[in-house]
Amino acid sequence: MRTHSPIRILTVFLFFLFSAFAANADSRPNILLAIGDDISWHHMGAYGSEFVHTPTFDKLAKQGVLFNNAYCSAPGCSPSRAALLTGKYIWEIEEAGTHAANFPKHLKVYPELLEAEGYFPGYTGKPWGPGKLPERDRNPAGPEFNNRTMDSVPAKGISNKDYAANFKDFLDERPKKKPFVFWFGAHEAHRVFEQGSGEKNGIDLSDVTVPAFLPDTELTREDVADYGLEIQWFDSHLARMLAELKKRGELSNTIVVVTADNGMAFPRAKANNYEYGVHMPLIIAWAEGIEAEGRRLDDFVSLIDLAPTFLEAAGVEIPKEMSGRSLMPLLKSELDGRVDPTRNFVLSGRERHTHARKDNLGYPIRAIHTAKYNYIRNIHPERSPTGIEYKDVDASPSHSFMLDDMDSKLSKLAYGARPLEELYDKESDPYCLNNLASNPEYKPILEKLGARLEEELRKGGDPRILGYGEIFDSYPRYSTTRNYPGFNESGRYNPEFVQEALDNMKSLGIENPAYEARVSHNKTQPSRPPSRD
Ligand SMILES: [Ca+2]
Repeated sequence: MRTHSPIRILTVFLFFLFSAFAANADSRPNILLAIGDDISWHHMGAYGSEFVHTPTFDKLAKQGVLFNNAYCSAPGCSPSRAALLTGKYIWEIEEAGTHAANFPKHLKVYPELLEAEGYFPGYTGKPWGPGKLPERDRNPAGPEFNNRTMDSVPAKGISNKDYAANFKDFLDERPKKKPFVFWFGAHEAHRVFEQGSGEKNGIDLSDVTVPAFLPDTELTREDVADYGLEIQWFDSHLARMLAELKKRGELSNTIVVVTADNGMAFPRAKANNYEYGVHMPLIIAWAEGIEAEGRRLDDFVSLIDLAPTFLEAAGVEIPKEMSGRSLMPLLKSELDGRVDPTRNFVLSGRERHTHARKDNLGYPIRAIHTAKYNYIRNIHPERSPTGIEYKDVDASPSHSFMLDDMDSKLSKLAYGARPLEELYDKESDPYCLNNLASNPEYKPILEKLGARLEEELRKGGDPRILGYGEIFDSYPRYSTTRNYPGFNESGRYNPEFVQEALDNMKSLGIENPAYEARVSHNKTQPSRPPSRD
């Protein structure tokens, strides 16, 4: 019979004591995602903006990693946010890939995956949306923390939600041993803006740079300054949140990510796949996890890479179906510039934005972005890119001004018909104004990028490429609809396109019983006729 020495017994005892301690003190990082609404990458100080003052972002950029080439999956709120939450491109997430529809339950989202592994989730401000959640009990971004409001805000268009105070409530409610995963969804810089509020609050109009796809006038300059003020508001709440974390001794083990869902709400920006529609700010800081700080990377990354990054940082298995790739190797690297040579392109797309066409049709686009080029495929070029009464463009002073001058080159670019293919050389044409697609010199590049795009979309099972693209036009819109011709009910699948999609799926041998179940359930639910506007 063996006997155990006192030393061995002590060692085993100490081992168990240590393990119990380690299990209690959860050292996994907290995750704070700060996501602005409708902000193009260039409008933060760290990217060179001269009129928007964002000291918090700029400081984070020095403490972390700044991504020069980050793109969202789609230039609209709901699809971009759904892609970020699922780690998948918009053509891989069914209804959630289109604006103001629903979010199928089978799609896994990172806040819920982390919650299952012991994280405490929550959000303030704007979560996933707009849209409806017939299959889910709560927003995919997590439980809501929106009780606190502010007595005054600098401009009428700015939300009175006290995001930073709500974050404090969230931290107070968190069980002590749990790491957190928080979504700070600022409503800024979504329209409407209070006209003149930027200048009134100290933005000098002579510092404002108007992007060259807009006419440079007093009015657009003022409009762009009003947008800048809203970005500054976003920055100021983030400053308060970081100070709170620091006070609690938790800042150094928190992954802080700053980005936005899509580009600025101006003509030819938001709801477009040009640079100012899909090129996003992205800053990741994490004092304990990133050793080589203050780096700027040129790797092409997508916001769909964030979900797998968070899972990897938390030691949680990344689901196989996620198309995004973890950014951890980039964060852990010590290099500047280009780290991973395979990260030399990203994709983006769009489907229906608002109700702006007969039968509630969308304007589907797929695009590939490389260091030099943006290649854009307009899948239905016979449709209007901005729709009836140009309603796919958010109402704004700049938009009204351009509509009054429809013969101008810029108005034609913003609202006019577009060809099947577009190609822009970003080096010589950063505002994407000169389409090279019909120039014979660029034919080889056009063909190469077009083939690459198609290959990637096929890999992702895009219905628009596989041959049942009308499924996107079948999805319901839960926000208001307009009195436009054809199918225009709100909250209802379009029966004609459902049938077309099902017939085409059948002939392709594709089955999707969950879609059929959602359509069938939807028939029992109330819908709304178009509102008067
Ligand atoms: Ca948005």
